[in-house]
Amino acid sequence: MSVPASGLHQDDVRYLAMRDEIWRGLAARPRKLSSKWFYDEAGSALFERICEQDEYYVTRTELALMREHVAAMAKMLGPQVMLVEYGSGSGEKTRLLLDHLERPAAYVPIEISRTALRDSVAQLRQAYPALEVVALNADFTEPLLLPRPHGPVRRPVVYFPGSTLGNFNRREAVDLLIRMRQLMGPNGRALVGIDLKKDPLLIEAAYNDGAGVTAAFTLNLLARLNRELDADFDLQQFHHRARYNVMRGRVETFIVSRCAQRVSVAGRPFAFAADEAMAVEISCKYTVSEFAGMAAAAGLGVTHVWTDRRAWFAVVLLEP
Ligand code: AVI
Repeated sequence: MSVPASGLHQDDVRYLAMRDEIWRGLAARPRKLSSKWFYDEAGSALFERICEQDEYYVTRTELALMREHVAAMAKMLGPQVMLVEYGSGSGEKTRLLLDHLERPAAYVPIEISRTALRDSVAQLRQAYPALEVVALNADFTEPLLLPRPHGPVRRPVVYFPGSTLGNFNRREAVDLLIRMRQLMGPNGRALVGIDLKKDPLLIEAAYNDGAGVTAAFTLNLLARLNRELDADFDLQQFHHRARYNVMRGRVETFIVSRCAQRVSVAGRPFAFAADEAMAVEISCKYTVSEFAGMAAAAGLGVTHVWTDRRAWFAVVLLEP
């Protein structure tokens, strides 16, 4: 399209940005697409179902940890916190925190998906009518400014649960932690959920559930490209593969072509070889000291660590 960006509707700009990024990823060798594209409406619903699978211990473990320690967390954070969540959380973890914080000043979810943000904000406003909710429809990996709530704020606290940080490689994760430090300021704090290293078989099973929900979640990426970029992926001709790379301490997820085939994406053709793998997600697992090293590289110190009884998951308190 040769129209200047200023003459385009915002949705056209988003479409072109998506198309160009997907084209770049498909043209790269090895091919690589960002896991952020998983989360359209169908993908977000599938992710909710992953969280209910027996093999996916992550959500259950974090929730149990939060239930056990949330009072202590809230006490350490103090009164009049502006809770800034990376991602839109209308879920139980967010509510636990809001229920225990002393006179929270505001809740600020930062979410790239407009529909997810709208739904979670509607639910939270209903559950907490007196709480000021300021929704930011933005990408939390980009530079951001915090809103100014009406009431007094003692400190901003960034809440980044779910081990979503693990979906970024080390360089990206450190950059994200730097942005987090800048956003929360010198008096700010962050509570970050991280999945810990454990038996590789347990980890690998979590990304290969028996009901095939994770496989459907992964392949929904292709379905999304069909829907939004007028692509013609035949989902039967691709499969999901997730392996735990012990040396790198991360699950690596791929979409693998079952045969030699040609696919068109937004009018551009791409040829896949039989068994060719396209990287679509990493889920990093850490030791607490590995994570503390990353935080230190971003100018943040770990001042408290809460773990569950089996030490499978940790919620870490960070301070500048
Ligand atoms: C959102 N994120 C932390 C999940 C994870 O465990 O990496 C996404 C996911 N992918 C497959 N299963 C769950």
